[in-house]
Amino acid sequence: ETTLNGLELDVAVIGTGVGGLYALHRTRNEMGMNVQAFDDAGGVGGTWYWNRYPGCRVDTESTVYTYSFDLDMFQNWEWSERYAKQPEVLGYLNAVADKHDLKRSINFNTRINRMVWNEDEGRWTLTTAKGDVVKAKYVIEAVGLLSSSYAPQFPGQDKFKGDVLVASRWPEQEPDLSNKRVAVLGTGSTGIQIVTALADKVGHLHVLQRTAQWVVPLGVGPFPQETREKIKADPRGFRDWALSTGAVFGFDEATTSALEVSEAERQKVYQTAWEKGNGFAFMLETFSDIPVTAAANKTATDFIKGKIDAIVTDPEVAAKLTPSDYYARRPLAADGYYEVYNRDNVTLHDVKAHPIESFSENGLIIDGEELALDVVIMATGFDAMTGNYLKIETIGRGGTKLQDAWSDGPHAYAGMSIADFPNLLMVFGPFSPFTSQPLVHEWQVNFLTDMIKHAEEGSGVIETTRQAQDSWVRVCQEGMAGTLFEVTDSWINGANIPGKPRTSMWYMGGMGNYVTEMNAIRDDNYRGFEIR
Ligand code: NA7
Repeated sequence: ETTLNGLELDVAVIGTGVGGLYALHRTRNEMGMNVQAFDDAGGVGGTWYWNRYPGCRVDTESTVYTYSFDLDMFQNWEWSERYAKQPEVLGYLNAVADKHDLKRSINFNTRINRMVWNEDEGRWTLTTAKGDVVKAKYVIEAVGLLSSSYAPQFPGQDKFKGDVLVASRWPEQEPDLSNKRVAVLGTGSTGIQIVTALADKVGHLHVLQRTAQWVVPLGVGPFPQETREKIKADPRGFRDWALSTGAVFGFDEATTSALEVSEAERQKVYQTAWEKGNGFAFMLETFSDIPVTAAANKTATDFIKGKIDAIVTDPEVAAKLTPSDYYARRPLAADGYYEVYNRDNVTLHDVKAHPIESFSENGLIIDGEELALDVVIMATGFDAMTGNYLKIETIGRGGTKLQDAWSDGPHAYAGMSIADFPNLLMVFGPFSPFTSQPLVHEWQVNFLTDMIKHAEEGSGVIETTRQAQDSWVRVCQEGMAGTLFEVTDSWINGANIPGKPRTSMWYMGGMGNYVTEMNAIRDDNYRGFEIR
């Protein structure tokens, strides 16, 4: 094992998911800096390392789940499916790491617990969980938007004789669930993937739903040959086009209001989108105003409600599955989701009307009655966006603690840096654009590392002005105000975590505008970043 203690680095990269791997490649291989990366996990992949639960796959097209920096891999990587399964995504990220010889610069099973900025030295001091101390001039935090796992604890949990499995910390050794009585708690993206994957593989499946959500089909199938050829012919053009769209999902967002077409036309558009599948496409490629106005939103939910009523044979179950909220959470997609509830071995429980009280030895006590179970799966989500940053005790200029600076919610500039925390750079930090991830991570890493290059020509200190940060946050808050995302409880606004401040955390102007704005900032001598 390498000894870390005393290591002096140009750059420390925290996290080796999509963002961290590329940050390591760019700073070490392309810029020739002295870099080491750290990851709590036993391998690369970030969220794709941890999330191995049954049915786990991307629900964004694999096309935009690929780096573009390695043009050869971008053109020739043969995704087998339109929506790659977790092992294929993890295999891809390992292939990238191996091809670029990244693993020799990564310390796995290494958690960074604490970071302190030393003003005189112009260095960060990082302390690992084992107590090793490392110094670095720059820290790139690539700690993940949705990777700080959240699972509630219920009274009596330790008496339960069965197993409690957390989806986002799934055991490497696949548990045998056949013939078991299995409960899944949570019906977000994770829960619906597990439910559809397990329904015909377990003895009995109990779905414990607190809030019903709108679900459309995903449209699983082979990777489209047409897209493959498009990327092969012009990889840079494809990438630049994807980055010019609002949300970088590999399609152009609609510009037509749902309210300006006839009822027949609307039904046709929704039916086509339903048959094609993909939640993001259903929400954003059909009409322009579904997440913005209640009336437009209702046209989409009326359509999905019609599908629920047509698919689910028991009207009581159909009613339980029908949300009362807007269609304004992160849109969900899974094939055959509503069909699952017609199976004899699947039972839907409404744990809002009948709350879970505690565990017993044999299962869960729900509204005074015991539900006998062998396994409980927690698909209860993540402390999104800010969770992993706040797990590291981070002390910036003049003793400023990140935990205090963000006590009322995050503050950051351009999704990448924080006033009073010099040379601490984030990949997809708070107030990043509201988009799919990989190509945007890559774009931000390019921006950040270009800025490091620029700083290295001077004294090597990058700092965000409070004024730039405040005005960025204001623009983001204004962009979120009035959208239905703001008023609908979910991880998008922090409402999913008990006690978390409910705030805006996104740049809502779309990636195309973000790129334009950030390029202007760079050309204006990195406006808002003081490079001393
Ligand atoms: P989500 O989307 O936050 O969903 C979590 C689910 O767990 C949701 O149905 C919650 O119900 C439920 N939940 C959470 N805590 C509880 C408690 N205490 N009791 C009952 N039910 C609970 O997380 P996912 O992992 O599915 O997806 C997160 C993102 O990761 C996803 O959007 C992708 O982008 C990747 P609630 O709705 O809060 O009532």
